Amino acid sequence: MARNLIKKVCLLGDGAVGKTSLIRKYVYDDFDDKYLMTIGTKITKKTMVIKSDPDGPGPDEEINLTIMISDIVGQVEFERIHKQYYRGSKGGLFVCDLTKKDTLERMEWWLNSFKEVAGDVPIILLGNKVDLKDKHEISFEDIAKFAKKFNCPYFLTSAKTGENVERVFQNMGKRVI
Ligand code: G3D
Ligand code: MG
Repeated sequence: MARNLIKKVCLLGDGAVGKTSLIRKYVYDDFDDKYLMTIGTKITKKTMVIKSDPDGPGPDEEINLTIMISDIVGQVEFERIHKQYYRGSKGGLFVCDLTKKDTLERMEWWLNSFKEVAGDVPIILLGNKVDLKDKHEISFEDIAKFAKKFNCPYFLTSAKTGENVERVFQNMGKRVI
């Protein structure tokens, strides 16, 4: 039995942390050029197949999940625009840049502004640019602590090498359905 679902997921975080690069890395094979461009927003589609847990109690099931990945563009001053596009989100990926300490400090602001609109939906914290090992200003413990505080999983990612990128979206996919 196969079901089709469509869910919207937002990527959030300061400028230059790697949001657009992560999306590009993830959807590269299936890039949909006919994205929707509005002020402050770009949406990219990707379909993934999620199988039911083979050891779980439910029936065998395959879900074709299309995620509409919403990329924020522009500056945080346009908070009203941001809030419009958080609407209807079933998940949030919060990205900080491990080489810039302030991008984690600002994360709480992003989280709160997203939660105000989207409510209590699954979120994941991403410490991106894990490949730039010599330049890290944020320790893995800092990330773990933050994730614990907000009770969400975290992944250390690299849009450059692709490390953990697929896993982040798979994890989110499983949790939004
Ligand atoms: P944004 O969409 O969050 O604003 P971008 O960020 O995806 O535009 O990325 C900002 C810059 O960081 C880009 O460099 C991009 O190549 C780089 N970048 C993104 N992710 C990674 C990563 O995981 N590792 C490394 N080494 N670099 C990354 P430029 O030079 O084009 O500005
Ligand atoms: Mg961008």
